[in-house]
Amino acid sequence: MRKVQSSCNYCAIDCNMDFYVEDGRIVKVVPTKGYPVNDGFSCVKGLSLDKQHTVYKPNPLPRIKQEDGTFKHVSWEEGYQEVASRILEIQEKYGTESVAAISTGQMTLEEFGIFGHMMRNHLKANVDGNTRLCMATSVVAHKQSYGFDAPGFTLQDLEISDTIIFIGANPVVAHPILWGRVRKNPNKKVIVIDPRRSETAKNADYWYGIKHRSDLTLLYGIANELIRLDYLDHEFIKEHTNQFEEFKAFVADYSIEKVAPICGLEEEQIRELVDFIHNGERVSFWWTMGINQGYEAVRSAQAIINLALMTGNIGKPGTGANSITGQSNAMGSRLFSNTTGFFGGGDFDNATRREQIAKALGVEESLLIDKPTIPYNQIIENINAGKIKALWVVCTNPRHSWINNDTFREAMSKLELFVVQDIYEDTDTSKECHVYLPAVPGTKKEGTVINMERRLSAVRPCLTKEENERSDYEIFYGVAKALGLKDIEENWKTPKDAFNFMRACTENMPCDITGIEYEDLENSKGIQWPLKKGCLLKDDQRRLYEDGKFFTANQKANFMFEQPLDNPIQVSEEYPYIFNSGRGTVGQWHTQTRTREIPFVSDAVSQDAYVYMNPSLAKEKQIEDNDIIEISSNNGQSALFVVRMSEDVQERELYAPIHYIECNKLTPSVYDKYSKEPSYKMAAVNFRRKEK
Ligand SMILES: Nc1nc2c(c(=O)[nH]1)N[C@H]1C(S)=C(S)[C@@H](COP(=O)(O)OP(=O)(O)OC[C@H]3O[C@@H](n4cnc5c(=O)[nH]c(N)nc54)[C@H](O)[C@@H]3O)O[C@H]1N2
Ligand SMILES: Nc1nc2c(c(=O)[nH]1)N[C@H]1C(S)=C(S)[C@@H](COP(=O)(O)OP(=O)(O)OC[C@H]3O[C@@H](n4cnc5c(=O)[nH]c(N)nc54)[C@H](O)[C@@H]3O)O[C@H]1N2
Ligand code: SF4
Ligand SMILES: [Mo]
Repeated sequence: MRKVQSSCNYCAIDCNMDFYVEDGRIVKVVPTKGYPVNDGFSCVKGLSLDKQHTVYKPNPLPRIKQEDGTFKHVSWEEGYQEVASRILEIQEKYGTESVAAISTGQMTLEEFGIFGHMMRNHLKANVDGNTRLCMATSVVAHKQSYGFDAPGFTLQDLEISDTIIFIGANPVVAHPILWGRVRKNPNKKVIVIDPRRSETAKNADYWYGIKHRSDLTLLYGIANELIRLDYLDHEFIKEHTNQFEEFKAFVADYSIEKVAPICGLEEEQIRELVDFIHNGERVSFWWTMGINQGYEAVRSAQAIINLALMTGNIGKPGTGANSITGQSNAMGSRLFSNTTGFFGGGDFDNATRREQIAKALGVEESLLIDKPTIPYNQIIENINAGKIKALWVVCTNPRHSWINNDTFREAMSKLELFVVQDIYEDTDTSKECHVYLPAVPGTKKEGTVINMERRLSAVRPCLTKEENERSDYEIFYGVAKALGLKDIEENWKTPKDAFNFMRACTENMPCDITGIEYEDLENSKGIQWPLKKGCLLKDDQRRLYEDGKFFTANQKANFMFEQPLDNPIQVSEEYPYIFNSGRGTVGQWHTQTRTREIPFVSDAVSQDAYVYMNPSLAKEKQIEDNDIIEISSNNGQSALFVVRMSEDVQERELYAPIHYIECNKLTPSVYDKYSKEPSYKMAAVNFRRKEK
């Protein structure tokens, strides 16, 4: 029996697992003991990685839609040729930017490297990732506040923090191993701020059920009260931050009396929160999608950062304003996708970086892309406006997951070339495409992923590929070769080549990984960035900002703030209820293409879309458990849902798990103005019971 240690490629914890392989089969999956992240534990998804392609498995050859609507399987060479020649044709006819791609936070660092180099530098196409739907807010918040997209924490902080505040995060369901680290902490106080009494709220010491979308006002109110009571770290503020006086003057307007009714909390509750922050010795703040997916999300994330800065809760053990990442390599996508900044960071018009990157990649500077991609929403809008004609979707399922997802359905019908690269041929997106490129799942791939605490870890193949099977990396390489890109054909043959290019791009950047060899990650404890060449790795748990130095020009962090905006989606007489959405259960992953193969999960979860409704609203509307309702949304769409009663949702609010395509049929196209992250967490809706 052979043992292969590899990383789970679902969530951004990146647990490591030992796969035991015998006769070409995985016979046992055991969470790696001693791995700093998950030390012998994991959730059901990681334990079931061996289930991929056991029930649903595509034909391993590319599939091309014929004029009569039928499909034809072709050889890989033909598949590569088809994609390459059609892309070049469309660019010739309509210009380089008529071609776009949407990738993901679920590819490896090496796949980002080769794909970004081919699509952005060589082809000058627009490429965005579904990290836009997820982490864009944190990226912009970090860049503006800290000068670089550098989350500073290490997961051990959860075990040593005495006051842990989760804001718009539900780790009991979404990051079970992270929650496991909280449970290991003997001296914790856990506080949850969420309009819903989430699974995490139920397990917390204190829950603040705020009014939907009122976080920014609450956070400014807390800041003002901390200032009023002089609960501040003056030394830290003076030495390590910019714009505090302006911030102080700005929040003076946010008295507890004013803020409490806006947030739906008692004044006493806000005072209690302020006391918790003041009395804690090691206070940590953790946020996820309840903050990131809003119309004023960047400022809300920064309002959390401001609290950590003003109380000096940053850069010390057990503290921090910590953004929890979603997908296994969202962090890698943020640094290495070549979409909004160079590989390893830096703006495309930064002359020094241009020179460095050209040298690192061994190409002429003129080859490098010179501007950021247009964002995801604009890609879809431009397809619908007839400006973008070709789209290549890799490792994401936007027909289901995109906001207001009928706009994606419309986009699919307008494309001249629609390529989908997925491990399944029957997803809501892949079943509609012109060219389907089947990729093998993570158990047959190699590369690197980076988790939420900046830890690089190895993905290594447990199983060998069968005849005609291809990995994502090989598919990108094949298309690049068919495009005639000699640079890639000669220099980017293997994932290790791509790793080395990416590594070279990080030299002297905050994410410098020049001290890591590709092989160092194998059977390792993972390595957090940065690790510069010549530096010794002394510790398994490292945090940034311990010296109080940030990545801005004067090395101080910025207080960022702005007047809260009016919610662009208001409940009204026509649409009187709030429609909130998020993760449903530990076993379900996003659009469920993968987790439907896990029997313990698929047997236990609902096959139909459902919403949670408060019993008092149900009573008022004469609705019973399991009734079917038609929900209509302010985006003009409607869909059917089964009703499940729950005291955990507020009276005027419904909560829908995102794992059903109906959910995003109802979400209106609203975005944060800085990050362009969709404001997924709210639609205004009405409903009526469907007669059985
Ligand atoms: N089992 C499972 N785990 C996953 C995933 C999965 O699909 N399934 N997906 C992964 C990914 S990519 C991500 S991004 C993470 C997401 O992880 P989380 O963000 O923790 O999960 P969500 O359920 O999307 O949202 C968290 C909470 O935000 C709350 N919320 C909504 N509106 C507001 C608001 O106005 N204010 C506040 N304070 N809270 C609000 C919701 O009620 C919800 O409880 O999970 C990761 N882990
Ligand atoms: N209403 C609402 N909508 C949301 C959210 C919300 O909270 N509310 N959350 C948003 C967030 S945070 C996220 S991250 C998105 C997630 O949305 P998606 O990224 O669309 O969801 P997934 O189901 O993870 O899609 C991944 C696809 O890649 C395929 N795949 C898996 N492994 C591989 C591989 O190795 N190679 C290739 N080529 N394909 C592979 C899977 O089969 C699947 O089709 O959803 C967003 N949508
Ligand atoms: S917690 Fe996340 S990384 Fe760990 S096994 Fe579960 S899905 Fe995989
Ligand atoms: Mo996400």
